[in-house]
Amino acid sequence: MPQLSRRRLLAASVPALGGAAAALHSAVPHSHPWDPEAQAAEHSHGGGHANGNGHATGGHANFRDGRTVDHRANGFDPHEILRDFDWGTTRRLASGQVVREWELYAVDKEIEVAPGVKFAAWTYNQRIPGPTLRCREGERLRISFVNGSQHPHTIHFHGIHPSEMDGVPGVGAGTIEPGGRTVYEFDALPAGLHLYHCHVRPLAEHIAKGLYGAFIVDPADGREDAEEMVMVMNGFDTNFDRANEMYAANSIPFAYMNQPIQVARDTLVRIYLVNVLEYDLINSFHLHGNLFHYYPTGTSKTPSEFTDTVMLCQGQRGILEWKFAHPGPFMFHAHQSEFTELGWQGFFEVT
Ligand SMILES: [Cu+2]
Repeated sequence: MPQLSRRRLLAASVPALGGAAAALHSAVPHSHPWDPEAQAAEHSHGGGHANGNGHATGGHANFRDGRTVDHRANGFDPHEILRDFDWGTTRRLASGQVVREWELYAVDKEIEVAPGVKFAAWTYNQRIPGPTLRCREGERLRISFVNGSQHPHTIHFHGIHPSEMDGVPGVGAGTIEPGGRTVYEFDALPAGLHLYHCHVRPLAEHIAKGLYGAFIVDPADGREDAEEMVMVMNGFDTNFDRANEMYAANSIPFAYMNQPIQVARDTLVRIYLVNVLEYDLINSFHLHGNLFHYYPTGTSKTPSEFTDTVMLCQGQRGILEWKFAHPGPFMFHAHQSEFTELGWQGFFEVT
């Protein structure tokens, strides 16, 4: 079988291959679970996508035969990750400061990233992205890290902290070997949207394998009530050619196409958007039929922009806020059409 890159697949519009599952670590290209031609055709017919029950009304099932991945076997579901904020456990010191604690562990885990396509991932707490850690400005944070993976890892947090808590090799606890453990401890600063990821070399591999997550520090005086969601934009290089075969928010391509995100009209929607995509220089988020206020890194309560498209490099993140003025299905996707066609697209179903 010839080596096929995803770019050549797209360019040549190769018919969908057989249904055989890709072998782990195989150098042979896996079958692409979606059909580029069907995607192209779908773009032209517009309506009838999001009917709210996850089934195709006009060919919107982007996976052949309407198949989806086995979320239960994966142990996580992008629809749950969307609204799953991990507040850890807290106790109060005599000084009055709150100590907030989490336990994170790295573990190697095979996940199904597209129907029939298995990927030998490295995970925090058996999910990709890892838990969305959420706290309040000024709290003391304590993250116990156990490395249950066969490979050395760290947790490097974005934000303000002492150098020995930076989670990079050679500084502080440095690289945590398999079976090793450490505790990262620092104050929650500044308020905003941050992220964490492994920082062991080769860095691209340690990130691309799945070791990352969102890290939210709420302002001391909070934020306005909203329908809150987290989207970590990522992708997977399933044939190890340092280019992604699939793209998504919260890991599973087309998850929010197959099952649109339910939201209410005239309700404030707040998206915590993080880009961790490896191997591609930029990523983006585009919303249909609406514009949103954009707060880069979430560090100011004054938006920098009122727009419908933002571009982020790896590590960039921001908070999006808007209210849907109209009911119905509204698309969101990367505005790199290639990423869109390879999975990074979804629908809000507004009622
Ligand atoms: Cu690592």
